[in-house]
Amino acid sequence: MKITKLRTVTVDLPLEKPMITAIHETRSVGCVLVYLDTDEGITGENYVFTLDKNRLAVFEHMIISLSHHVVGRDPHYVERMWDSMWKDINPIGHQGISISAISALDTACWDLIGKAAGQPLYRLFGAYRDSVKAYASSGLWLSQSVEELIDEANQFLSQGFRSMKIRLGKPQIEEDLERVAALREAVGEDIELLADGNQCFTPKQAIRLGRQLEQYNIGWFEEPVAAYDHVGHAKVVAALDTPIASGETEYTRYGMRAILEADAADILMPDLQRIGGLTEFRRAASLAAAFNKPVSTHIFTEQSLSIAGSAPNCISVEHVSWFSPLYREQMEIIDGMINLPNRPGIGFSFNDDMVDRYRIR
Ligand code: SMN
Ligand code: MG
Repeated sequence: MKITKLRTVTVDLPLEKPMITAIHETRSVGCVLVYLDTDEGITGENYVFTLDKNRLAVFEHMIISLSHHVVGRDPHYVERMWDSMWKDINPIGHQGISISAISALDTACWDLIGKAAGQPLYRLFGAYRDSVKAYASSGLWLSQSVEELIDEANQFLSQGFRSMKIRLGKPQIEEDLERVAALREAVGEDIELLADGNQCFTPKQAIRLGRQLEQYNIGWFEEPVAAYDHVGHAKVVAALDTPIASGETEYTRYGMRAILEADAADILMPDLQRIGGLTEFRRAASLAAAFNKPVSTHIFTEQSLSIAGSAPNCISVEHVSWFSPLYREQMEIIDGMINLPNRPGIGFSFNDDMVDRYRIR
């Protein structure tokens, strides 16, 4: 099989409500969709996204600039292509948009490998489980009132979730505590509550807040301090009983290694786009396993299910609904779990009508 052509399409997906955390604010997500056509009539698909559609052109052109590494090649040689793209981006750096572009192409190659074999990727990788815990994450934003938080939590429960994530970072720590207390009271003791600081605290603030959060049985405290501050993260890890999750902001296995060596997190949460695609995600999960650390996948729910189904140390996936309008197939949450799709490749394919509807012209 040979890849004959790379096609890209940019779309802007409106969000039902604005997404607001301590460091993010957006009303839509801009995506570059990647299609790899082949001489066997099958197409590999994937996307990468930005929170600001004005930056999409940079991502798109970076992807196109790497096309000679994949067009004309057999997608089964994905590890080799990853290596040649890695060498190519050396002068501009092994982080940021250059890695996102590798991710975009690498994961589309894996989609082709699965489709060619007629197998879901998690089975090709070596299956470990057929369903995975998903936590609801498209909500409980910093901008919502306590009433809105509770209302949304109830919606998540009625959608089938048994776990959800709230954002922290109000001007006063007391307000964060009141919001978590109200949420815990509303959902009861049996529901898992996770909390994301989005890097807004100093280590001392995070430790103070984290100690008080313990009474509300938080499943993890995510990115309590600046992502680059591994020493600060490690202080929080050492001071609290609550597990610290981090890693969404790091690039490649080398970013994961830095966190692991610094003991800067209890749970790693690689992000498919920033880690470098499914090839590098599998390496990152194995590396975490060598440190006896679990992983939980960050955003990219549809594409990350193949990791969740195959990596023994994957404990959950973050469920975001933003990208589901792009797909023909939909994820189903039953009793807090997602059943891994038994469809070839990634298992989700772009809905042409919807792509057309949100296409940036
Ligand atoms: C997050 C990251 C990127 C975009 C939106 C939200 C957040 C999460 O840190 O982990 O969900
Ligand atoms: Mg986060």
